[in-house]
Order: sequence, then C-alpha cells, then structure tokens
Amino acid sequence: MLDKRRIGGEIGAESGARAERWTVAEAAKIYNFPFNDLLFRAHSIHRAHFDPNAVQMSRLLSIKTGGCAEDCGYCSQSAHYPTGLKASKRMEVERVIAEARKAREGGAARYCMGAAWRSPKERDMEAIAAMIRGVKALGMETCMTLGMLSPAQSERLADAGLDYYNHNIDTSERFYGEIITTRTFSDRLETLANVRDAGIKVCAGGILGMGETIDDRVSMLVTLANLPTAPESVPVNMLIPIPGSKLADAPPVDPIDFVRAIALARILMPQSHVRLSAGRTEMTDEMQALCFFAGANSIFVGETLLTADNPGEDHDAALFRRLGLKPMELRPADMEPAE
Ligand code: SAM
Ligand code: DTB
Ligand code: SF4
Repeated sequence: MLDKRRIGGEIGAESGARAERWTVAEAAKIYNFPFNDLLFRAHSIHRAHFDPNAVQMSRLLSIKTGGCAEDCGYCSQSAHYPTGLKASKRMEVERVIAEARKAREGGAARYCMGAAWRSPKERDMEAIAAMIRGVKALGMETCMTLGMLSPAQSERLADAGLDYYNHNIDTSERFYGEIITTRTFSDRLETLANVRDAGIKVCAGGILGMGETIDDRVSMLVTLANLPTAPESVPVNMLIPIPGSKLADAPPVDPIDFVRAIALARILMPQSHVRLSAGRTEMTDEMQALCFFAGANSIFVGETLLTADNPGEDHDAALFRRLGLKPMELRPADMEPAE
C-alpha cells in the first residue's frame, strides 16, 4: 500500500526539502497507474500548488556554440560527432544583453544562457558575471548552463546575482554511460550540490527518447526528487534527433509515456516548475495540452532553443489561446480568463 500523504508529496512541502526518500518501486507503481488515475492525481497536486492555467516562459540563448569537448550522444554541439554545426566563440556581453532585451519584449520572464563547455575557464568568468548583471538589470530572472562548476565558480556566479543554474542529469545512473563517457553521473550530482551550496536555485532534468527504459525514466525522476532539496525547475526534454550524432536514429517516445513522465515529475516534485522543454516542434497541440494538464507549467519560447528549432511565437500564442493559458509572471490585474 502506498502512503497517500506521500503520493500527495506533502512531506516537507513548505521548504521543498523532503524528510523521506522515494523508492524507484514506489514511483514506478504510480507511473503505471491507469492513465486517468495518474492524470487526476497529478493534476490535483498541480492545482494545490500552482495556478493551473499559468505557464512560466523562458528564452534561451547560446552564448558559445559548438566545438564542445564532451561526447554527449544527443548533442549537436559535441566535437565528437559530425553534426555539421559551425562552432563559434563566446558572444560579447553587449550582444547578450541586447538579445535579452528583445526576449523581454517578447514576454519571456527568465533568460537562460547556455555555453558548449565542459566547464567555464577562468578567462570567461568576468564576462559571464557581466552578462548576469546586465540581464538582471533588465528585470529578468537569469539562468546559466555552462557545464561543470567548482564550489568557487558557483560562488562567483552567486555573487554576480545568478538566479538559476541548469545542469541536467539527463537519464538514470544505470544508463548514463551509454550516452556520455567523458564525465560521470556523480560529476553531475557534484555540480548540482556546488550550485545549491552557493545559494543558486537549481534547474535539473533530463531527456526522454534516448533508448532508455521506463525504469530509467522513473529512476531519473526519483534521483531528482530525492536530492536534499528538489530542483526548483525540472526540464523534461524530448530528444531532438540530431543528424550525425550518436542518437540520430533513436526511435521516438510514445506520447502517452511522455505524458506519464510529466505526471510523475509533478507528483514527485509538487512545488517545482516542470518544463516541457526541447522537442515541442514534434508534439501535437493535444499532446502539449495533456502535458499541461499533467503538471507541466513552463516552456521555452522563441524560434530557436540553443541550436535546434522550437515552435515560434505565433504558434505558441495560438496554443495559449486555444487552451486559455497565460504567462505566469503577469500581474493579477492582467490575469483575466482567456476568451
Ligand atoms: N554544456 C552544458 C551542459 O551540457 O551542461 C549546457 C548546454 S546543454 C545543450 C543543456 C541540456 O540540453 C543537456 O543537458 C540536454 O539535457 C539538453 N539537450 C541537448 N541536446 C538535446 C537534444 N538534441 N534533444 C533534447 N535535449 C537536448
Ligand atoms: C534544457 O533542459 N533544455 C535546454 C536547456 N536546458 C539548456 C536546451 C535544449 C537544447 C535542445 C537542442 C539544441 O537546441 O541544440
Ligand atoms: Fe557539450 Fe553540453 Fe552538448 Fe554535452 S550537452 S556536448 S556538455 S554542449
């Protein structure tokens, strides 16, 4: 018998810290509930913690593209695979801030800057700090994803005022070595701990559709939920198969399985923003609607993610209208129900 309080995720709910840990068996049992029961539970928890019609919107910018030393089998930016992507140098601070300003005008509340690095170099740190300060001065939340960070680097980013750091565990510990060999699962957890210790909010999730089993997906979500404090943001990416990469021919994820994973993420991490992340161009509106019902409440907006396509503003505006969704950060006065 599963403890109902635990299914509601109410233990330690106020702080985001949980007194007890989920087991993979418990989580797998929930994942395998009849679909309607799973969605009902996930949506009830979603409603208890969030406005169910509000979706947080972030915008991505690749501040250093391609030529990456890591061998992540899914990535267009790894130098280990002939993906045809042209590598470029780190962007100038002023250009990043100008792009962030455009994103703010487009309605994004959080600006996420990504670099194709194994970890940032000392020579990059001052420019990175200047980007954080500049974007924050526009009144946006800042997020960075720059690879592995030491405790000292985490402190430097915290001092510059960084709000979030994105660092995905990507898959289960068991499957990790099949996808990436140039670093380990525990390296990822170490950076997450460094970021958390520095007082930066954590964005950590993974990818579905890399050939992993359902148990791998459940295990990945359990690892995230069992961190000393659950991540504030949990991006769930659907693999975008990149020609030339190791996973170019990976079979697509069953949309129902994808929705189940979103529901499980919501149940295991009731207070986190669950982001319907990469792969939305291949999702129907109906699939996205189910994901929002199951507990997803965050997306990336804009035509491009880091290097790959994303539904554009027009498509997302139409989707929001169809579903009566609204951006999360609007003032209460703006939050009239959609027509
Ligand atoms: N280099 C940094 C790192 O790996 O930590 C940051 C950038 S990396 C591109 C950010 C995340 O994007 C990866 O951890 C992965 O989860 C996701 N990602 C990358 N390529 C993807 C793809 N083709 N499809 C889906 N998600 C992808
Ligand atoms: C995350 O989980 N997904 C974003 C963000 N964090 C950095 C990146 C998705 C990348 C998709 C592939 C591309 O654009 O190259
Ligand atoms: Fe490099 Fe990040 Fe791509 Fe891995 S996911 S190859 S670390 S840019």
